[in-house]
Amino acid sequence: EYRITKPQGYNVSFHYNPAMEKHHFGQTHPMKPWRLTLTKSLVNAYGMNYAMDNYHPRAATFDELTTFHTKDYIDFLATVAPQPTPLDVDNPNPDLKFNLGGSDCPLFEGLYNYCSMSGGASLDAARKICNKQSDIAIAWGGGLHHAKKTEASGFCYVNDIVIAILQLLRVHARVLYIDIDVHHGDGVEEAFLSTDRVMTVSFHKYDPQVFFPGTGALEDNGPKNELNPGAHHAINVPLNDGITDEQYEWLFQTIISQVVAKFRPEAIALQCGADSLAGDRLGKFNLLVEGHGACVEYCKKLGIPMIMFGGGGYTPRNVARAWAYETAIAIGQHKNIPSEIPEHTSWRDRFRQTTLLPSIEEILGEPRTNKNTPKKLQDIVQHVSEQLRFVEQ
Ligand code: TV7
Ligand code: CA
Ligand code: ZN
Repeated sequence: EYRITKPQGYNVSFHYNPAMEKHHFGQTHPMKPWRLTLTKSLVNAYGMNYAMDNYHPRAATFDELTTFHTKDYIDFLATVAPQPTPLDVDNPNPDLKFNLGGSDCPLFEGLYNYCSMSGGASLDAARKICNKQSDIAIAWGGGLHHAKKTEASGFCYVNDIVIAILQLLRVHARVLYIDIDVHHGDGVEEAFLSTDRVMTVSFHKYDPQVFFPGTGALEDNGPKNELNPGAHHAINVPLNDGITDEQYEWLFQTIISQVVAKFRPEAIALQCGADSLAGDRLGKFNLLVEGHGACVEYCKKLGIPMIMFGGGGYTPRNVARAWAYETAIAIGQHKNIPSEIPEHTSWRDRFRQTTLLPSIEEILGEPRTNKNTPKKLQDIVQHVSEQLRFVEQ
């Protein structure tokens, strides 16, 4: 049996509510809460639980949820009756409010509990960062970056990230938000548009007429009015299909190093959406678990207190691999654990794959065509550098 011992003087906490997995968005819906259980079982199979502080956080209260969301919206979320998902996926129920009840954001049994548990875990993580009990706090059940102040969007009902960042801002002067989900982190960007205490950076596939949510162009850098303190504090990195580890890591490190030098964050909120991996059911990139994890490792090495959130990820076995590997990065053990998945999990029988770090052929068969030219990536870096010149030291 594997057992990893606690590192000295460095605390990683894991905030996980096992009741989240019992919730179902519907038979064919891509969001599968059981991927969280799969992640936890892989983390435990490697004995990583012994190297962290493990918390079963309580659900967030109404008052905690309304630090960001409106009372009207949360009231409705708490009282609305579950309804079966409409048969016609592109024809949401017109009677319902707040963008609820369509196929993306269905009303399922226990919805309010699911949302308040996700929010509760992320808020618990933020509190452990604020009181310095944790250097890194992990909340894989969070990362629901599309939820708006008074509206559900893109599988997200409660924006646990915004709620957690508001908590971080009680103690920390500046918080850097980084989002490596394949979708644009629009809800978090929008929530902090008018402050210079939060800088948001999202890497995402951008194809406005085709790919959700359609926002996040390179030129979108926050309010255009220079008198607004939030001007220049939104960074967007729009990408095309098939981006590789090498390109993504180069962009990530080049951009984040400049952002950190300029913005000097006191805390980092990192959304680790795993739909940017190769072989994702919704995503279009070619990232391997190693490339995705390299972004997490880069952030850890900055030595700034950090929350790691989950997010998207629609091929559950690869989501669990990425988040287990990134848990290993947080505890500094990723180079020590074997890629061969430990014997005693049901993993082998379920997936007939045995490695934590599969090759692209194992994940995909045929990799996607890479439509990101070196020139395009250079232009992105150029634009971001120019934007950062407007940010005051
Ligand atoms: C953070 N893409 C969330 C990402 C949210 C993406 C969308 C679906 C989808 C929904 C389903 C379903 C689906 C195969 C995929 C304009 C539409 C087109 C619904 C079919 N299959 C995150 C949200 C995105 C629901 N939405 O960033 C039930 O794909 O593109 C859209 C909107 C209208 C609704 N239709 C899609 O990763 C957690 N939805 C099957 C069943
Ligand atoms: Ca993103
Ligand atoms: Zn996503």
